[in-house]
Amino acid sequence: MTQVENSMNEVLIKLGLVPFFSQQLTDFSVVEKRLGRVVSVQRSVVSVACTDQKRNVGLTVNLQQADALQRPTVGDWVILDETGSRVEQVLARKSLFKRIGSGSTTQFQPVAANIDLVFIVTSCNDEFNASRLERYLALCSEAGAVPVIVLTKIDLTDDAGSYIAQARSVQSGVAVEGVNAFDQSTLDGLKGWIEANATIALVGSSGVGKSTLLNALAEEALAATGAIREDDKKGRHTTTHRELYSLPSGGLIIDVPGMRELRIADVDEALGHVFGDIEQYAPECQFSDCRHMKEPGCAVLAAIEDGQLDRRRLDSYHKLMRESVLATSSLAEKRAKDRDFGKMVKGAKRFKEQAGRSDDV
Ligand SMILES: Nc1nc2c(ncn2[C@@H]2O[C@H](COP(=O)(O)OP(=O)(O)OP(=O)(O)O)[C@@H](O)[C@H]2O)c(=O)[nH]1
Ligand SMILES: [Mg+2]
Ligand SMILES: [Zn+2]
Repeated sequence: MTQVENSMNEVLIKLGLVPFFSQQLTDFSVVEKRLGRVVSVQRSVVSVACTDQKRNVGLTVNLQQADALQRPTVGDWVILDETGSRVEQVLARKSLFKRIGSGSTTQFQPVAANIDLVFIVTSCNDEFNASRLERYLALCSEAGAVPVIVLTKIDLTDDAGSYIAQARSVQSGVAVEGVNAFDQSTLDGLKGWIEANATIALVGSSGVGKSTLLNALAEEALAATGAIREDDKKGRHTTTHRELYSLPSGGLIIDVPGMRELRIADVDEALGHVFGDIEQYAPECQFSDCRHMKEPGCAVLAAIEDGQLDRRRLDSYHKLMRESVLATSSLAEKRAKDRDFGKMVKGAKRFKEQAGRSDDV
């Protein structure tokens, strides 16, 4: 047996350990007590599931000072320091679902690491919105995870079929599963997606039923749920932190609080996947750099004229592209500013050190 195979401890395998991670180990003695998976992060406390127990630990100074994307997040595989009280290293990730912080923070924030699938949860009521689904699908494609659109509350409508058809039209080839979380017989299709030891993130607006779905899949009340507002069907942000749960039947689920605002950046390529139906016409456009706005000989506009493409799709494509490009450049600007600021601080430090030395002479 190789060292990598040897390090594939059974408890850790159930937590989703695959050779992609164990191959990164240089010291295999860490497997016993110092290798683990991040279950939750609350302020400065990181909860890590190891072979023997769950440990609440802090971060080494290096990690405390690291960029938000480099710090451990839910789903990460980490190595603790020798005292077992701090995360020392975050192993390279297989996938990462990230978003831009809400409010004025133009910075990427990690949402869930090392996920295989994302269940994009939406419900059969006023919350349903095709353009929002397109946003989630772009982030999911960028994350490197397979999306499944889950339509909850099929029991509350007479027309689940039309919701399902609309959801199917947002990206060809993406699976759509309709469920009533309170009826196990409707969950079989969705369960078919959950492979043993695979990790799934549940994302979607507040109140769509993510935690209810987690409880239904686990057949156990693992997470708190809360009623939505009757007037506008909005949720009340019942789940307040991200957490990784193990399903008794195998598989791991990360429950994520409802997202208020879903800004995107750096997803130009991912949008090409989500809007494959639009991009398939692009090679036929008269101009190779056609933006499908008003250009003559545009095959995309012609497809809309012919009724083969939905106008809403093209509008959404333009809107998301614009947003992604703008946000990407403002992120780049911010990074450059941070770099300049970093240089200035370093320069000032050096100046001080030199001044200190000359004082010594
Ligand atoms: N009838 C019906 N109600 C559902 C279904 N799924 C969820 N609900 C209800 O929807 C409400 C919101 O469910 P939650 O699971 O708390 O929603 P959430 O997505 O986790 O919300 P946040 O934690 O705020 O992001 C609860 O009252 C659930 O009982 C369903 O399939 N059918
Ligand atoms: Mg919840
Ligand atoms: Zn065109």
